[in-house]
Amino acid sequence: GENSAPEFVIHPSYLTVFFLLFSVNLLDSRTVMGDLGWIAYPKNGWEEIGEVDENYAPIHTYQVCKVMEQNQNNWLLTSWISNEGASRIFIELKFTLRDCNSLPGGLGTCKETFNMYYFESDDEDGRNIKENQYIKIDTIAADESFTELDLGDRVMKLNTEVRDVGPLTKKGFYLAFQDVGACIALVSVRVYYKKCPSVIHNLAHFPDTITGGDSSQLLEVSGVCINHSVTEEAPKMHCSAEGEWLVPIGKCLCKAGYEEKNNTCQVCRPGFFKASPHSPSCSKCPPHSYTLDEASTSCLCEEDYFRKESDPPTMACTTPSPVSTVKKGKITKNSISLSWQEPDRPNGIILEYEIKYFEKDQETSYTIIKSKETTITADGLKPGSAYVFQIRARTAAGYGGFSQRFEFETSPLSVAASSDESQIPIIVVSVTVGVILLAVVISFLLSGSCCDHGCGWASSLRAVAYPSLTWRCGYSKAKQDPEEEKMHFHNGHIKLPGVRTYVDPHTYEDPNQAVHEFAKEIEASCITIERVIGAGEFGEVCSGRLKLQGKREFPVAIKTLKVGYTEKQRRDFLGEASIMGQFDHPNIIHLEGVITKSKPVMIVTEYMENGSLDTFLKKNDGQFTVIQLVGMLRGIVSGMKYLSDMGYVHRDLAARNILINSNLVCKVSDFGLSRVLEDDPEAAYTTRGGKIPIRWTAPEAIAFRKFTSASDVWSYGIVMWEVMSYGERPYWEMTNQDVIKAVEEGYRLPSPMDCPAALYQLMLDCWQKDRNSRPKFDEIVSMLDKLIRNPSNLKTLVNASSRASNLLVEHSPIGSSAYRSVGEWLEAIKMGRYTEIFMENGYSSMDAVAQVTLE
Ligand code: ACK
Repeated sequence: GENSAPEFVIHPSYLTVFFLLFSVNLLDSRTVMGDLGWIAYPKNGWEEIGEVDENYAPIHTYQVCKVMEQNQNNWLLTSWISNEGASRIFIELKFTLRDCNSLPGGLGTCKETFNMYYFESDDEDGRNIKENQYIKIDTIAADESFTELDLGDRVMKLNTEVRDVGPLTKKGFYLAFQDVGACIALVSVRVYYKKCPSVIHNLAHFPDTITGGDSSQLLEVSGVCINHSVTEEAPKMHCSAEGEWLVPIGKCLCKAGYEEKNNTCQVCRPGFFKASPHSPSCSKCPPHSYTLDEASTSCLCEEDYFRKESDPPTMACTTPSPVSTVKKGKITKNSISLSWQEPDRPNGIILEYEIKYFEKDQETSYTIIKSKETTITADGLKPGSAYVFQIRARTAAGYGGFSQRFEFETSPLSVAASSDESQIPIIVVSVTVGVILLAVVISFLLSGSCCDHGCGWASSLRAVAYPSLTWRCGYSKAKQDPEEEKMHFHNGHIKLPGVRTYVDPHTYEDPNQAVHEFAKEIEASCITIERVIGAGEFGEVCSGRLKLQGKREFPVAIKTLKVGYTEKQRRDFLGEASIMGQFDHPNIIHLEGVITKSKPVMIVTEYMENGSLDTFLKKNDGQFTVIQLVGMLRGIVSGMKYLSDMGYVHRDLAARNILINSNLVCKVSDFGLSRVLEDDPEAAYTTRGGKIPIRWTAPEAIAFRKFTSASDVWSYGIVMWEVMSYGERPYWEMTNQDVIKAVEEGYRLPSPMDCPAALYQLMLDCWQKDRNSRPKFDEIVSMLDKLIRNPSNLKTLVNASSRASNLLVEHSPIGSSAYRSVGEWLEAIKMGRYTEIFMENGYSSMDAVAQVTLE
């Protein structure tokens, strides 16, 4: 506090912990501005010298000098002094005293001491008590008295004496100074108590503690563990009468997820963890594990990596050991049987094996079989052909690595076709049975009745969307080993059913059928609408709650279709649900269901507390760590990878179409049918009549409507830019036409402020003119994962001086140096109208322009 006077004391004892001692003033006569209110008795004894210092502040000096007179008894009584709860107080006196020897003729009566007394009282009423009720503290003598000579030299020999009194039992006290015939000037009186100052030791907080009343007393004080720490052994210290902390016992430790730094517990940053209070500090996640959260107590294994439950969190995550021994079994002209041994160290229970095989040198067209057994038979193979097999195991943690390649050959045709006449009848019978079976299956499908495993959308979807595939691949449960599942791929795309692929609801003649194929009908009574949270293209967007039978009520977002809609509007509105309902991924907004049987028609989705990402970022400008931003981008790209794997092209990927929940998980949303053409306020009509969100769209999609996953990657680059610049508008206020031209001419958005160079490079890669050169979504996922795992790679920021903010950056082979003047350059990027402003502000050469900073 204002009155506190810290002092430095170095104590020799090893038990002493702290050097900073505090005393708190109860009275300091030097700092009292007005009247001290002290009383002198008798009136002609002590007198106040009405002096002021250089600041005209009064110096409360009392003097008495009745050395020539007999029987002096002069009292000076202070006003009441509160002890503020202290039970031992200290009194520091500064005074000068005249040497009696230097007084001519006064030797008989002259004294060289005075007495100090106190009287305890709870209030100010005790002032009129008698002198003999005061208790003597001490007789005060001068260490140095002054003489006539000193007076002549104007040397004042100031004495300082300190006495202490205690234990005190009342709320306050009076002091009294008794003169019995000395020549004294009492220059100042300071009354104070001592305390052990509040301190943090061994991560425990010890409060300000007033010392005990007894001069040798130690007060035992309990400490409180500071934020994010836990008690190891109850922390205690001892406060001495001198205000020193002594004898510490016990301590606190930073809890798991926090480490000790400068007497505080600091959170472990993303990428680091601390498993127990006893670990000394946060450690980097062990190999093949990561954490995106602060205060992690363990790290999660990367995809396909695993740690046993019994393993400590400091252990690296490992993959299941790959399958190493594969033996061939029966081989015919069309099939190869294989068996293998379970890996030695599977790192958990093996849930299934995945067997990938393809005809030698035809790797782009491969088949995957899943099996719970350690044997399979690959059939439907070409006779006399070599096939390559690879096997991997899956545990709860995901897949391990593929085994090495094993090559086996089917029997040649000549062997299988060796004409054994006796087999002909069998072949004839088989063919006949086959034809009959085929006929049965055809009629079964045409009749439209349900399949044996229910009326789920997947079975009928196959027949509707992929009728030819259904036949060609002959995927038949009856023939298949119940433990096996088979999928065929071509150029990375799933070729056969059994895997969900996006189906355009337009392929349905009846849009109502599509919506009920992919979305659950919810009863209106299960929904409680609470608030309107926004306006959608078709009507209000509300928040509310959904209570399904047997489930807990949970928050949802509800899109409504306004009354008076046309049939087309209803179809388009529900189209979004038909699309959304086909997706199931943590980074895609989840459809709960639709309400179509009552009005208003509604689409019910999961509720995302933080709303749309662009608004959220603008609201929280500069508030996130780079790792948090990269975490958001990782979520978005993971959702986009899923969509592109499903064969769905979004066409309107932009931060405004990403929703973010309270855990900062980002989810891709907005899956309109004709959405890009209709409902995005950013979408503008192109010369070809389409409506396109120009700033987010790849040039080939603007120019000739070539919308692909590669054009979605371009948009993803723009979203990266939006995220890293906290919701800045891409290309700022440039017109759409200027944006199209600038991008066509090779200009790209400059790096956002403080953007890691690796991320900006990734944006530039997404904005490659040649769409085949842009990274694929799965590559972006891996790149971001790598950055998250090694956050040090995010430390290099795009050099501030090379960051020409608010200016587009030339990424075509012609560098900006190709322009002879600033005017020429501005003209080239369709910003010629700003030439004058550039000149006025001293940016008259291209070199000067290259130095432009945000400021
Ligand atoms: O930025 P916002 O608050 O987030 O405003 C828009 C508004 O509705 C119109 O689209 C919000 N919104 C849309 N879907 C959801 C959802 N699933 N959860 C929360 N808010 C949503 C969006």
